[in-house]
Amino acid sequence: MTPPGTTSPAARPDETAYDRRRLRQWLAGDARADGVSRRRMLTLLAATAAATTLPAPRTAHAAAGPIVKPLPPEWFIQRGTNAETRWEALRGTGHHTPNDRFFVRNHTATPVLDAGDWRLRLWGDGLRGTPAEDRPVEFGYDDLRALPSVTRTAFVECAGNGRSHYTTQQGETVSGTAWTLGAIGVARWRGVRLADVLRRAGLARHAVDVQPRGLDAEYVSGGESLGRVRRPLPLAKALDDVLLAYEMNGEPLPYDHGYPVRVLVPSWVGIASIKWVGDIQVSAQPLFSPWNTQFYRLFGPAHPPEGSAPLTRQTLKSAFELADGATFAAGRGHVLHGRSWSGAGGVARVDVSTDGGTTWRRANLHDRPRAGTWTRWSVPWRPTGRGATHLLARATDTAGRRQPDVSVPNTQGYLFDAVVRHPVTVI
Ligand SMILES: Nc1nc2c(c(=O)[nH]1)N[C@H]1C(S)=C(S)[C@@H](COP(=O)(O)O)O[C@H]1N2
Ligand SMILES: [Mo]
Repeated sequence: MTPPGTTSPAARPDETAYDRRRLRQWLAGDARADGVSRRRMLTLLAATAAATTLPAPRTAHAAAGPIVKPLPPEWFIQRGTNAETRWEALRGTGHHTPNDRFFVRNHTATPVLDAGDWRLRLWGDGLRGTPAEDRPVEFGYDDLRALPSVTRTAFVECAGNGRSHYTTQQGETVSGTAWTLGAIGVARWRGVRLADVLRRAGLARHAVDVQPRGLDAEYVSGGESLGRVRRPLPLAKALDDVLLAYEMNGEPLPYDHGYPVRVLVPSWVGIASIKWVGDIQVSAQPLFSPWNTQFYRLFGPAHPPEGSAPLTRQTLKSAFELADGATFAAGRGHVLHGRSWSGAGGVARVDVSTDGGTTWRRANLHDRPRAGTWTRWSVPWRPTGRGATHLLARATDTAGRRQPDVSVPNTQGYLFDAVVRHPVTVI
């Protein structure tokens, strides 16, 4: 997998090329391995358990407002059906984002579901016996809770996080929610491995893609229903580190974050982590949905006419735990805090400038660099001259990526990775 933001346009396959490549992989019998080494694939495929068919389903489905939890203005900026976390609200919160401050990205509205009625249905020609959509292999909430559980810390970050900076820093026009940097949160997720559930459902040798789908309402765009939110995942990623999560920071998943069960795809763009998952199609052929064709690819002059390959890993970013326009007393000692993260590895180095980018010094790191989550950092600062200035932070990750000064634009404003100029005033 080539890290986004560092790929030359020529190296980026367009949609047709991607589709052709997936079909070639499929015909060659290794379509499952997209982005994962063959050796890793063989390890992942080593164990295959017997199919378990469970009793019949019922699904509760009650609509609520776009977001159920309270959105106090000191913690959130409301953006349509979504809520962005304010970075100043993360000051002092520790490594994990508290559930009540975690950003929410809803295509429509949070459905209030009942775990007792909920069923996960697995179906498709990538399962042995080829269960149809109306005769799927099923798991109830208690069935999942009875399986071995795993816990891991991981961020969920919207592909469009930082989007507004394409406009405010680079003068580009982009479509989509005008997030600043608060469309990210880190939680401790507990659940079962998707791999365990797929194997119990009778994963067939020729399966290549899985497609989880949410139980929230159909998404209407430009007067046309695109159906319920769903996005294909290559089997290799599905078998690697993907969870079906039922707990977030030690509590049952909150309604807004996918109760009773969501998919959690570490390091990938947030859209992969389908909330309120109701069914998973397991396919012997590559799958497509609007969320890996018209959305969540890169379009624009720097990209192929059909768009880039579907987005996978997140890019690299940094943010200060400060409000825009925060004020600092001149001649006094302050400590600036922030966090940096990457979809390609841990963040191992952060440089900070307090003079608008003229001079830089290394920040002190407060977390061990770890893939899939952020590294907290700080720098002492004693400002002298009064007036407006910018604070800048530049991260370098363990994969050797470093935040650039300018992000290559794309029409939908995904994967902003440039150093953000944070305005402050010294008084
Ligand atoms: N079913 C469903 N899953 C979804 C979405 C959605 O609207 N419906 N939004 C996706 C997007 S775009 C993001 S960024 C994350 C946001 O997760 P959060 O709301 O828990 O922060 O959920 C993803 N999963
Ligand atoms: Mo997103």
